[in-house]
Amino acid sequence: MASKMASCIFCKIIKGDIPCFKLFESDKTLAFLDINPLSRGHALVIPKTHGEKLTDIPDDSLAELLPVAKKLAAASGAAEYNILQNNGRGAHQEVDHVHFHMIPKPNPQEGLGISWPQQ
Ligand code: D5M
Repeated sequence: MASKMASCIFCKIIKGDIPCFKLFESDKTLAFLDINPLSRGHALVIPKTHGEKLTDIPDDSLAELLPVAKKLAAASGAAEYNILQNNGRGAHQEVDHVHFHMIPKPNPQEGLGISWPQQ
């Protein structure tokens, strides 16, 4: 586990060794913008505990992830969005540290209301 954590890109972000555009942080959770966004404001919400799959993460660390994703969705100003988690290669998981995507579905006429950086 220690060697997997050492090479884990999201653990490096948590440690501050790799930069991110941080959106939220608590003792258990970090949220930041996805480097390869599917829409403006596409965010990732991750537990600070390293684990590859949902079953590797204690429930108390999982518990905050969805409420944070919901708050980020509200902050994005998008009325519609996807919150999803890819669990395993066959489910298109590429980064082996549990994460939820929050992907706003912008209304092309209104755009997103606020302050997400251009990506
Ligand atoms: O999605 C993994 C997601 O992680 C993918 O949308 C790109 C994103 N990613 C990868 N590296 C970074 C960094 N350094 N910053 C921000 N976002 C990143 P998956 O569900 O595993 O397919």
